[in-house]
Amino acid sequence: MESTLDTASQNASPSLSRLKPLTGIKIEVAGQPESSGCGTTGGEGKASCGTSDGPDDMSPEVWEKVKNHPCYSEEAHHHYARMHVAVAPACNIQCNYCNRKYDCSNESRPGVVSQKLTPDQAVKKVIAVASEIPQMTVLGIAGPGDALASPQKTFETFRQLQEQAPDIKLCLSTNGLMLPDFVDEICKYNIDHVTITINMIDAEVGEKIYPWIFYNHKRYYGREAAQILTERQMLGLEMLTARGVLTKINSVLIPGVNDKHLYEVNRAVKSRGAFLHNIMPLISEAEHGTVYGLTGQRGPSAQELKEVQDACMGGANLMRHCRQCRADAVGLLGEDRSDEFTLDQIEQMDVVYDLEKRRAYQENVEAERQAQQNAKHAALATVTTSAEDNMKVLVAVATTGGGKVNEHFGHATEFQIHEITTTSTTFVGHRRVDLYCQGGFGEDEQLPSIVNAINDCHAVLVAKIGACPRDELLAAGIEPVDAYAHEFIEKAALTWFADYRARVAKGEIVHKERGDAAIRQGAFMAA
Ligand code: CLF
Ligand code: SF4
Repeated sequence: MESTLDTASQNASPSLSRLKPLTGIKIEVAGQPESSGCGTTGGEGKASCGTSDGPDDMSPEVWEKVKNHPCYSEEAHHHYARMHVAVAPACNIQCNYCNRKYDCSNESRPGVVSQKLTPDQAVKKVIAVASEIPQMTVLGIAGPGDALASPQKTFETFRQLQEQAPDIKLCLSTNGLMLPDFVDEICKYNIDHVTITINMIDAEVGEKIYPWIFYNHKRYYGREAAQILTERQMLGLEMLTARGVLTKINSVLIPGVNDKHLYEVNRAVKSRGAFLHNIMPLISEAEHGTVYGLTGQRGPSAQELKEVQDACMGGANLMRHCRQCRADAVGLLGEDRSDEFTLDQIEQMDVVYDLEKRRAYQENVEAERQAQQNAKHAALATVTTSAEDNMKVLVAVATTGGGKVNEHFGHATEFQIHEITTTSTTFVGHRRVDLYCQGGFGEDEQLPSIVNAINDCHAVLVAKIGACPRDELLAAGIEPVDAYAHEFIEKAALTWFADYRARVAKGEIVHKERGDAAIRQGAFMAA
């Protein structure tokens, strides 16, 4: 199996009141009601990063659907897992960023699926995973082709799961070509979450992305193909909205092709009721054998991606925590436990689907989640901030979870990126990196690529860091900070930024704008 390829203080206040709650828990910060923790600014319109809104921001029905879906709620993804079953190998369109040898790029990094499954095998696997990982709340079908190009296999899997594992949320990902034909079926099996990959709403743009589609027993090419596709996608989206199904739109950002166009896509899908918009970077390497890979079409830089995402704020909610996972991924977003659940291993397992046990476990997860939120809010209430001005920086954070700065630099395989002002912190994404610590030793050859991945950041907050990477980061103008180990991320970031500004004010350091950063492509180096 080829894995992970390529991809002057006053008391708190106006400040922290802009930090929106993630779970709806309100915190009191220095006399300011309604202020709460955790990384999203209200900003213009809605928050980013999956939805970070809580139960006060949506109807109870919608909250019920998103509260433990790791893709639809940024905060939930720290606590709940998803899995995909690769039952849908066929596809009915060609995307220039896809090579059929690889997973569907709509929903996964282009790594080869280790095992394609029949519906029966898939159901067996889901039951086994649900027994072993009780916080697995969502089952998605995301290829490796298109879920609706193999409708019998897709819906047979959902049908069985609805009967055998009624507490698991069902999720489907599609290119949308056949979507209008299957909306009834989607509703019949209570599939509450549908992702549609929409890269354009203009066939002139579309013909640069899709060479052909196969529809109604006929192959269409170029602009005509793109026109049919966009009409079908929009119709499918409208039909799902009318039926109350939550929709997420995935868009692949392709510099020079649809980068200027995605704002229009964002507005178009919002006006048709899309719940979430996930703008992902093109992953394009010659080794994938895709049209874009072979013709040298590059993916966006980190800042190019952020600019498009920022421009789309205020439209449909933005998801920023997508990991572009495999079509057979298992586990929390950002981790992959699929190799623990091969068909051979499942045969050896003593599988008992215990609904009550799963419920009890998830109640504990909820209790921990609430306790964590309360602790974070209490910690934020102790932070003092200064009046807001225009200074804004990015910081990278090494974390193993729990909302804290608690990972060693050398053990990080990804960094969270937060945008900090004097009064707010906003989670803006993740950056995958090669592991620096290899078998107990720092691998200095990895450092340049790690620096490149966070080069637009002013600081990197870590639990611990060795002398060598510290020097290299400093030389690159990135401040390594281990003074806030085991603090909540937002508190650490705001406190560091207040200190940074104080040093700038005293003339100890000079504030400079940072450059761009690279989105890591190609195979990752792990220990
Ligand atoms: Fe899977 Fe997709 Fe459902 Fe999530 S993934 S089918 S909505 S359960 Fe999630 Fe993975 Fe990103 Fe997809 S992180 S690639 S958005
Ligand atoms: Fe590949 Fe998915 Fe596009 Fe089909 S829809 S060509 S499987 S990326």
